[in-house]
Amino acid sequence: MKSVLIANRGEIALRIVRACHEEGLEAVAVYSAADRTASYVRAADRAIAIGPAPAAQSYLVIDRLIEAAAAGGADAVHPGYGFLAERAPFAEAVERAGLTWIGPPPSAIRAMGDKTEARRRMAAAGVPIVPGANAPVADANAALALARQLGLPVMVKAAAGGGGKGMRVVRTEAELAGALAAAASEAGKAFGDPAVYLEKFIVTPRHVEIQILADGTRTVHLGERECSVQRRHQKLVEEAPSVALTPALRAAMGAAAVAAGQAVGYRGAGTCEFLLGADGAFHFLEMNTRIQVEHPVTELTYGIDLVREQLRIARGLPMRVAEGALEPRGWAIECRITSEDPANGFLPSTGRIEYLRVPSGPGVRWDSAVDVGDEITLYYDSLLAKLIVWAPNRPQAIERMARALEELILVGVATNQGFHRRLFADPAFKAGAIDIQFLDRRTDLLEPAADPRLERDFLIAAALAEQEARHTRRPAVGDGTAEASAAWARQARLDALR
Ligand code: MV4
Repeated sequence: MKSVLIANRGEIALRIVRACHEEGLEAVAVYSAADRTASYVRAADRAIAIGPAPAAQSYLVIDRLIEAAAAGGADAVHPGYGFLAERAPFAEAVERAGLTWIGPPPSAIRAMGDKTEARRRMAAAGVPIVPGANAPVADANAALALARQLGLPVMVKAAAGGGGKGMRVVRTEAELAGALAAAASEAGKAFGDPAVYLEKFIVTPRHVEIQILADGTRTVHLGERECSVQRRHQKLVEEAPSVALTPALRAAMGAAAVAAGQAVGYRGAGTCEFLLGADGAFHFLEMNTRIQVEHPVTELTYGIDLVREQLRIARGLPMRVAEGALEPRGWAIECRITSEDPANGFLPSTGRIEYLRVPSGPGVRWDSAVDVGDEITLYYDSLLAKLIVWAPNRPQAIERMARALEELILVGVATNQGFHRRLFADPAFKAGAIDIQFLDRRTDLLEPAADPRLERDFLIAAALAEQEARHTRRPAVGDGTAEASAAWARQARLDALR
C-alpha cells in the first residue's frame, strides 16, 4: 500500500490525510464542486474532482470513486464515516477493482446491517441483546402476542434500520397496529425494506458504546464512550470513560463487544452500541462497522491512533496495542460544534466563515476542516468541528472544555457553541447525571435564557454606539438619488476645508 483514496470530505478526510502522512502513505482527496478549495483538499497530495455539490452525484457515486482511485494512482480506499462507509456493495466494488478496502469484510458489514440477523448472531455468541424478537413481525396478531409476552412498553424497529429511523414506542395495546404500519412505511421509504420487529422498550438508559480493534489475529476492546448527551439521535457530546462504568462492568461490556466482533469475523476498527440501564444491565443495540465521529476520545484515553491502526491492519500488519487488559488514562470529552442554530429550532444555518479563533493550549485538540472564507452550505451535514479535551480527571476535563469554549470564536454562521457553554456550567451534567433523555428534560440548555439584565445591557450598548456613530458617520453610499449624491458632495467640501 502506497497511496490511499479518501472517499469522504471535511474533518474526517483531513483526519485520514494526517494519519496517511504519519504512516508514510500518500493521500488522494476527492472533492465535489462545493469543496474545491476546502482545507482537506489542500492537505492531500493529490485531489480528484468527482462531480457537483449534491452528495448523490458525487460522494455517493461508487463508480466515480473507483475511477478517482485509478486517476489518482491510489491502491487503497478509506471510506471515513457516513456516505458509503457501511455499504457492503462499495467495499465489494473496491476489492473487485483490485484495491485494498480499509474497513471490515463486506460480510461483517452485511451481518451487522440487518438488525434481526445481527440479533440472532449476537444471541448465538452470548452477547446480551434487548429482549425481543429475532425475526421480522409476520402480522398484527403475532405482534400483539409478542408484545404481551414482553410486557409493555415495547418498541417497533425497522429490520434494515439504525440511527432512529423507522422506530416507534408502543405504550398501550391500542397503539400497536398503528405503530407497526407507521414504522413499516417509514422503513420502506428510508431503507427500501418495510420489515419491522419488536423489542422491549428500555426506559431512560445511557448510551454507552465499546470500541473494538481486530487485526485478524487478535480482537481487543478499547473501553467505552458515553454518548448519552444527544438530541433527536444526533450526539452532541461524547466522553471517555463513562461515570457509569466500574472496571468490572467495563470488562464485561468489553468482552461482549469482542465476542460480537469475533462472531462476524470482524477486522479493523468497529463499535458496539449498548443501552445501559440504571441497574447496570446492558443490552447490545447495533454495531457500527466504521470509524466513528467520536473516535478521538478513545484515542486520547488509550493513547492509540485508531486511524493509523486501521491503515496498519489493512496492510496486514499487527496492530500496535499491548497484550493484556488495557486501561483508560485520564478523561477526554468531545463537543460537536455544528452550524445549527439553537435559537432557531436547531435548523442548519448557512453563511461564510468571517472570523475563526481556534482554541488551543494544554490538552486541547481541534479536529475540523473549516477555514475563514469557507462557505457553509446545506449540501452536507452540519458538523463544523470537534473540540476535544483531555485532562487527568473528569472535573478538570470539564474545566478545560469550558475554557476552550471561551477561547473559541466563530463568526459568520450560527453555531451551537452557546449550548455547549451552558452545558459545561450545568450542575447536573457536572455530576454525570445523564441518560438518553437528558436533553428532553433540559430544554433550558438548548435555548439561551432571556436575561432581562443582558437585554438592558444590550440596549445601553446600542444607544452608546448610535450616539458615537452620529458624530463620526459619513453619509451612506446612496442608490444614486440626488439626495445621496448631494450628501457626498457636501462631505467632500467639508473634508477639503479641514
Ligand atoms: C431502543 C431504545 C429503548 N429500548 N431500543 C435509537 C437509535 C437506535 N440505534 C436504537 N435506539 C433506541 N433503541 C429499546 N429496546 C432507545 C433508543 C434510543 C436511543 C438510543 C441510543 C441513543 C439515543 C437514543 C435516543 C432515543 C432512543
